[in-house]
Amino acid sequence: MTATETAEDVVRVDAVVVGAGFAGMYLLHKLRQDGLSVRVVEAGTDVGGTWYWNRYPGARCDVPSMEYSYGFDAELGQEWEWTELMAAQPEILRYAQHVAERFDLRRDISFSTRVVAASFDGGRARWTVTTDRGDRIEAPFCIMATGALSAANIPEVPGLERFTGRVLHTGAWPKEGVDLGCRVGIIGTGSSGVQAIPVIAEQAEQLFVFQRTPGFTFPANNKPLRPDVKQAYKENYAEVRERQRHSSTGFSNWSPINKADKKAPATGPRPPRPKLRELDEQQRQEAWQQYGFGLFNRFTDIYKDPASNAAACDLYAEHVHAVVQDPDVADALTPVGYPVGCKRQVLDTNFYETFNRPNVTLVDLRKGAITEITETGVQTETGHYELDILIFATGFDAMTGALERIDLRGRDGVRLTDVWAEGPRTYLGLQVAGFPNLFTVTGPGSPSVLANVIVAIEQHVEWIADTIGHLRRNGLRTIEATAEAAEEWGRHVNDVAQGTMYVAPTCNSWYLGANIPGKPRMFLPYVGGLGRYRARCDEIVANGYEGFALA
Ligand code: NA7
Repeated sequence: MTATETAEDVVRVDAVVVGAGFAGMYLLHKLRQDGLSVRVVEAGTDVGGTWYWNRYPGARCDVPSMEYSYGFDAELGQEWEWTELMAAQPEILRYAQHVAERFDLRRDISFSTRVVAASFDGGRARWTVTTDRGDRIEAPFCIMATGALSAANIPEVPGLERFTGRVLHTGAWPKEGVDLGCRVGIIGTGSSGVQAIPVIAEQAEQLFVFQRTPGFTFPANNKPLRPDVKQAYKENYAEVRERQRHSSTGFSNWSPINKADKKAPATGPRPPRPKLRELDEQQRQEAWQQYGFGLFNRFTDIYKDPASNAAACDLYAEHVHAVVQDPDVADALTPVGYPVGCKRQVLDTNFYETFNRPNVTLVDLRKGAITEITETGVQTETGHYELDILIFATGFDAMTGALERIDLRGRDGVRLTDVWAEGPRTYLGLQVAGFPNLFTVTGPGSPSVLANVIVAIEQHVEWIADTIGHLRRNGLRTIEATAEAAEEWGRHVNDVAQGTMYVAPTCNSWYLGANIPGKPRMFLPYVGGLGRYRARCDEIVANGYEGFALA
């Protein structure tokens, strides 16, 4: 089936998809397979989403590449060759491009086009999507594959428009690359900053790192992918994918290399998990010597018990001081005042070592905040830093930003931004009450960002496609989450987060919306686990789409 263009230049299709990242690409393929006509609208010039936009130096996935890829097509899994344990951005982008070619996706994608509005006409049960080029696309189903970390956050700093140098954001890095052999400033030390800083330091004349909150970062230990590991994964492809699908985080948690060992049945009662809390100071030091950063996986009471957490933070601080030569810089880089495990885990390559370089200066914003940007650089309460390039590694308006930046209106013209004024409410992270036939992929309330996101995406896409199929087969026009079901799901999302470090009172993370001034503080993703979430979604279908109104 093909899209229909009418005299008024309205494109009519069965489904319109916003975004051609990993979610949008699979949606296009899946819905097409189901016989729907689809139009995808994408702001970039090509596919890839996150991996299209985040081209900053050092950008890399922190999930093993053999598990960070689509699982829906076994042949695709067999033919693609990853080169590193954790792939760098260019390789993941090439993979996305390969998928686009293999499944002939580009012909149904409008590139370089940004969706500015989408509204639902209740009478006709149709969505109309409007773009910045003035196009209008009409479809019964509208799917927002806009990404959880795609709305770049550039903080409002007075004077930014005066700066005569170049301003960049890590999440919108120029395709043609940037000559960084000059005086560079970077604001932010989250995942993006921590990955970029060591690589930029090797190129820059001088690098000034403006840090507001020091973070916890663990060595990535990235390396070339061993051919025998790759082969073992491919030979056991079906089993690896099946394990991923039903695991709590989207990882198979199983090395095919050690298949025999891992499958050995456990005999006798499980030994109790060791507790860091129960060790005295000397034993903790010995544990650190023995396990290094593995200690954070071994002693899981760290993530539940504040006393164990504090002990782990002390060991971490000692590590920072052992690596960073200048004790004042080490102090400034040491996280204090919030627990490990509250923010997104960061993995690095030579992050702390980079601060021993003579061309790298750490500017501790806790000792003096940024007051303004001048024509020539950054002014803080303690000094002025002359720069040629200023990089914002300041993250994203996570999970809600990309949706709220579109003028989204549901039944009776109600605006999404009004409905979410007190914080987002969704049912399963898939639908918003009052917005029939609108689906969100990796929306707030979904496990998405707390899981291997491609595995999470595939679950959402398949559920959405199956649901649309169900409606079409049964002559139903609309599906809409009930307000009660969304309310109940919101409570559940909040309940399961309690007792985790994610919601510790001292925690300020993008998971809580705390990185965006004025954003309601609410734990956004679902921490109950992907496997449990999948089972719940399936159960809801088995119960006749419990919590949804079908008409
Ligand atoms: P993050 O993790 O949100 O990190 C943003 C960093 O920018 C963080 O260090 C922030 O400090 C800092 N920041 C934000 N606003 C400011 C202002 N106004 N002044 C100074 N510093 C600021 O974003 P990333 O891009 O690194 O990573 C996002 C996710 O992408 C990551 O978690 C992975 O899932 C992939 P703060 O901690 O707020 O004090």
